[in-house]
Amino acid sequence: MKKSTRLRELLQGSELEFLMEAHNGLSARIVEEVGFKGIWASGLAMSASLGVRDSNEASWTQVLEIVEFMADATSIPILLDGDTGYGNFNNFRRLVKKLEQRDVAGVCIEDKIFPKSNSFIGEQQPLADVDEFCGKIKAGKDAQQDEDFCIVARVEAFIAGWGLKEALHRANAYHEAGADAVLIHSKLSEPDEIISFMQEWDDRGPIVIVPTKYYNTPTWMYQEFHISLVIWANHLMRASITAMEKTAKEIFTSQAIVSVEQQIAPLEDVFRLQNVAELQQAEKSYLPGNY
Ligand code: SPV
Ligand code: MG
Repeated sequence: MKKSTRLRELLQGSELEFLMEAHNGLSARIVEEVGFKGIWASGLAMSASLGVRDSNEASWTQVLEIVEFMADATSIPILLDGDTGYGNFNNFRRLVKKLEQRDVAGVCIEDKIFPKSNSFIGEQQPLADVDEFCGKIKAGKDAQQDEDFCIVARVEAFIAGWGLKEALHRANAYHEAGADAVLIHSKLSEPDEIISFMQEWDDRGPIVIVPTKYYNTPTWMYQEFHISLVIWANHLMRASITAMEKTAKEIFTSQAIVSVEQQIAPLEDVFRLQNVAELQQAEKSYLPGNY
């Protein structure tokens, strides 16, 4: 089955489903290996791993290159965090075309202004005009060649402090414009905004959430409120920071590597994740002297 069809099924099925963040080929492979059905190519995680801010400092073609490595390294669908679509409707429809060429299953765009800021930085971030954003969604839907490619529209009304009425108005408009799902984001430490939204939404279309800030909410509640998809948005990137800082400090302080050897992945794991075995097999077929 196509990756886009599988992402569509995750969004449209009756079960609660999950995407796990990845930010490069290696983390994407780990996500697949542990059993996740899909990947969130997080803008925050990809930019952090490049050492830049989540403010469109990495260009869209640089993002495309990362996501291409991720798609090559895995067989599960990827939903790209496409920020605001990197410009207007025209930039976005070109992005859709390029993502399809790279076998990326879908893209999520948010109703903010380019260059965007991360949702957890600052207050009252400016939002895109609703009609302009709807035009962007329509242009993306019209541009896709694969009928199952998914466009997720992200509502930032709660993030910007505009409240439930505006969140519902925007979600409805984006749904009507053809979005395959709506991502409703909140930065509260409790899921109150999400719950109030779901009570009014009335299952009009699939809903995606990112519970980074309301992390202590039990997962069964999301099923109860008819959420379709939960994105664990940045946890591999953050886990890697903790592991890298610890290891670097230990080696720096001890001027030796002996104490970290048992705490880090053996080289065999690296080779497995790179699929070195496949190359060794191919060499037997194609390299003179190895037939
Ligand atoms: C990301 O992972 O880049 C996201 C989610 O967009 S958030 O960081 O919560 O905005
Ligand atoms: Mg993002």
